[in-house]
Amino acid sequence: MDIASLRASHAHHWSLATAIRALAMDAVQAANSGHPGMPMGMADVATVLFQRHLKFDAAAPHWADRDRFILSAGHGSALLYALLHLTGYRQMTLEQVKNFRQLGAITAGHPEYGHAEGVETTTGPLGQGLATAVGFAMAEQSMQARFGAKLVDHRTWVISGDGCLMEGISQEAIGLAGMQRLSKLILLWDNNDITIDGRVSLSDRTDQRARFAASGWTVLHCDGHDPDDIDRALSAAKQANGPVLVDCKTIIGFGSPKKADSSGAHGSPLGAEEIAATKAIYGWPHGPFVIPAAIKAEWEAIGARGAADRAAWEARLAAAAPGKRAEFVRQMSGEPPRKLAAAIRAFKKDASAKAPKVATRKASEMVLAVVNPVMPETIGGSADLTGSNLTRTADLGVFTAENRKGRYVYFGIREHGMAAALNGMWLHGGVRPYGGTFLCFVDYARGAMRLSALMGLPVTYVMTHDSIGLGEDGPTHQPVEHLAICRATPNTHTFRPADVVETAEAWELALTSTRTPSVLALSRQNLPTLRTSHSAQNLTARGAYVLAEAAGKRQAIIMATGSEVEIALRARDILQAKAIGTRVVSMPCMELFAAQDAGYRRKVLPAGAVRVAVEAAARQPWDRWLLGERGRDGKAGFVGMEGFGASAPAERLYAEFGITAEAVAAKVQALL
Ligand SMILES: Cc1ncc(C[n+]2csc(CCOP(=O)(O)OP(=O)(O)O)c2C)c(N)n1
Repeated sequence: MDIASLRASHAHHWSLATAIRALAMDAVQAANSGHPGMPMGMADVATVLFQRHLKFDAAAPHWADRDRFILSAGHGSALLYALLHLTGYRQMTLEQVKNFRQLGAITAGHPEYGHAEGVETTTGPLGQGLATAVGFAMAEQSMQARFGAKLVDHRTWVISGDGCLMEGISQEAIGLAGMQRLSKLILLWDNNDITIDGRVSLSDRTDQRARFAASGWTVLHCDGHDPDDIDRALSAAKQANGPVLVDCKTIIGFGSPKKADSSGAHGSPLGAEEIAATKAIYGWPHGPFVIPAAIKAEWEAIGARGAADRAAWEARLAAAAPGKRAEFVRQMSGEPPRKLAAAIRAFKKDASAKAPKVATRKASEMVLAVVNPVMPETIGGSADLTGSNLTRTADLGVFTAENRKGRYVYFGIREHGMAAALNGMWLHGGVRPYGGTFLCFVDYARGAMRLSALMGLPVTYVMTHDSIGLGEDGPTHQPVEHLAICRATPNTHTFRPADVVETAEAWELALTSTRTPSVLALSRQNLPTLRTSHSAQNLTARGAYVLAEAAGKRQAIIMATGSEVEIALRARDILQAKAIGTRVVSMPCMELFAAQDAGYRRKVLPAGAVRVAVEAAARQPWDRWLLGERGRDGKAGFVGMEGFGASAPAERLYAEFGITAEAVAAKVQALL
């Protein structure tokens, strides 16, 4: 539909949608950077969505039963900010929109979770929003199964561009959503045929509709500028069985005489002249950031449309049985149950007494077997490595279209999609998610793992097969640099527990974390229990601690994590037999150790002694502890991996790469 006929036939809609377009153009122009084309193209779809379909109340951005709106095409952030401002979200003042992309403003370049109410998730890396939305929709279904449709019954709406659909992660998300028949997930595709380099045909010939249909989605389409047609499609989408793609045919930079339907509208300001020309075509005579009061009032009425629904929901929550209500509120808040601490403590005590020799992946399974029964909000899963990651415990049941009470997800071979879904589950609320794969495949999950950290989401990554110790699968599967990658990521706790007790402590920290994701790096190979005397205190919480003190004068400190702590202890035996006093420090979490006060760090790593670190991985993260913190280059050494691993039994590989007690002892002696 062209602009003249739209203005003539839908004057009211036109004025609402044009307010979005004008704000987006003005904000990008003021910032002298940003993306005006997408908001201009999707303003009509967004207007119809907010006006007639989205369940929300601008006065209550945290209302648990609101529909979630996710702008996967995060570069179109001005669209979201304009909508939040117009509908009356308290924080999104006109001042904030004017300060688009400026330091300290809540209107960041791409929408950032936690900056502004109404931003449900951080988007910008294309495809993430769509994949995260799958987690939102899964969490909604899980919560509905557990608490009933009177308390939980809402949809997840997503806007994606061509870019989101070209990203590999989209296939994982689409496959997972189709398999799970997530009926309340509706994806609005901004099908404008333009990306940064030009026409989509430069780089893609995919039949997107056929692709979605092939994965079990219902596929609808509409003229993305015709409000009646959009309304028809969105109404139909709400009736569908399974997830829905609405192919919205749009024009990027709609109305801009020089830039519409071209990549020129995508990612730079239109310029004052072009804005003036566009506003003339729009019939919008107002200056920058001017929204006529009558139009603002109409938008605010849209923002208040859900108030009655929200009040009715609050009444239903208030009328729920007290126990159910308290549990709903607790789970939505993310607070762990009181029983958790006692369950972990009892587990540790028993493990220290029985001292099993098990792989830490097995220890993790044992911990989950006591955690999952006391934490009904956990949802676990694996990217097709359930029997290797040991992430499924007996009581969970399987989350499927037929059994939404199930708490175990077969994510399929979709590491990236899984990680994004974990983010979405936590963001939705009511779920404490964890997911597993091999540590090496951090690479595949990483885009979403980075967003867990950036957003501050305490999801747990169960990453097993954490070194050459996995053996025969060889170097393609043996992580070397992955611990360094995780440790280099801000706001991420990388745990590499040495035994069953440290594994329980790491899980306790992961499950009580409020804003930091955890990576549990777990062994395939069996490891002895080293912590055989019970301590109620969580020693892993300090990041590193003295596991074995030097006998006699302390001449050396050996630091290690995970499977190499056992090697460190054997090296100590060798050295002590030669009267070389040797301390062993277990360092299951470098980030937590770094966060301890200097006094504690000095106690664990005093000056003077030779320091050797041993870890079957890259040296890089160790330099702080070897050379810094009172260490010295001439008195520090590392035993670990310098290149990739190889295919062979694990013991053979440890010998081959020189990661042995003898090598550690020799390194210490050479440095003395
Ligand atoms: C993972 C990722 N790769 C690249 C980019 C850079 N980028 C931002 S928008 C864009 C093009 C997106 O095209 P489309 O989704 O069609 O958006 P439109 O041009 O319609 O606004 C690219 C490549 C990004 N944000 N994320």
